[in-house]
Amino acid sequence: MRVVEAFRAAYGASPQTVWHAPGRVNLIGEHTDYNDGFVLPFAVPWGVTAAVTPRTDKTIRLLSLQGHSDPVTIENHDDSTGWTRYVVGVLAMLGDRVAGADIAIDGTIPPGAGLSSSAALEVSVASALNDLHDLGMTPMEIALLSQKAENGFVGVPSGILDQAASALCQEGHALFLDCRSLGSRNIPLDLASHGMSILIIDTQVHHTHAGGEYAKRRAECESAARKLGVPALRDVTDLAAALELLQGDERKRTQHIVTENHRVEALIGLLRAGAVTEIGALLNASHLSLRDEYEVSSPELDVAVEAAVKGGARGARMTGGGFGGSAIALVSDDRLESVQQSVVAAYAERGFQPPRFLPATPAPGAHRVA
Ligand code: GAF
Repeated sequence: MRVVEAFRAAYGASPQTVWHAPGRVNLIGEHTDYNDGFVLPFAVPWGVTAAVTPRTDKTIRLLSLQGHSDPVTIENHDDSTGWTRYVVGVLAMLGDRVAGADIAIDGTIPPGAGLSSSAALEVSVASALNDLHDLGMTPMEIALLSQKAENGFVGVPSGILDQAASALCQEGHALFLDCRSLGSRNIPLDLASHGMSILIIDTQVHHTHAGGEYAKRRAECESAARKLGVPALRDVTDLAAALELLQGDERKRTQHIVTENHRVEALIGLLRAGAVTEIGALLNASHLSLRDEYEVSSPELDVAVEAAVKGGARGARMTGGGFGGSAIALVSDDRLESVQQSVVAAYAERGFQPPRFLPATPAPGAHRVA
């Protein structure tokens, strides 16, 4: 394994443990996680592999196979910068339970595709340290610790979706997660036996204002919930009555969150009934709601979704936080070619840089590999 070889070359001994944690796509349930709602992600076959050996002092040495050839040495947590903060944040959140560590990282998630490479990085390192120090954390506790590192140390106000997907998903399944109770169920997602697959369309575009807009959406949802007198938008039971009490953006955000939670439940119902091909309509409805009510899509995502459906996809939607990143399309095997051609042609017509296509099969969550 190349991460083990790189570890040996850098630190002169074999790592004591090696863990892999995957990235994710979210099948449906977007921006619902921080509204105490429902999500339905599955893990992708790409992720981060972390080779780790604990140290007795507080020093952290970090090597990335995608970065410089020499390890970075971090003596104080606050001296970390860039991608190393996701790793140092995990150690910082573990506090006195761990000392320092020698770490080598190998990532296979296409950069900038919006497939949660940061969560995979956090979860791979947290899982390895949990193993090495016998901390006894459950996968959900690992996800929560990783989210805490991202929120409290890196300073990104994300929900639990990405870390939970990376820590808890199972091969061949999507993960239904109730983001309030943190109860979860693995839902079989066998698209291949229906002659279908999920195609990831990576727009290769990421708009820089995404972070600010994400925080703004969270604030709008919290404000709307306060006006409605409920703990979170998940608790709205009468949408029509709620919309009467709200105006402008808060009204639109509420409309999205409430209907999106219903779409998650409806999609699970269809999967249970074996009606896989029928889920396309819910994907399309989710995209329209994210585009028009939640306003987190982008021209590249909209064109990808429209062109995929025009090319024969059963349904398509943006996935993840939005403002760039990837869309997903539900495509029958005999339409894979025409869907891709349709998206490529639509991108060329608008002068967008060509998208990248990736096949997504539900992969396992975090696991030890050596
Ligand atoms: C990003 C966040 F990190 C998640 O927590 C989630 O809110 C998602 O956007 C939108 O569903 O990936």
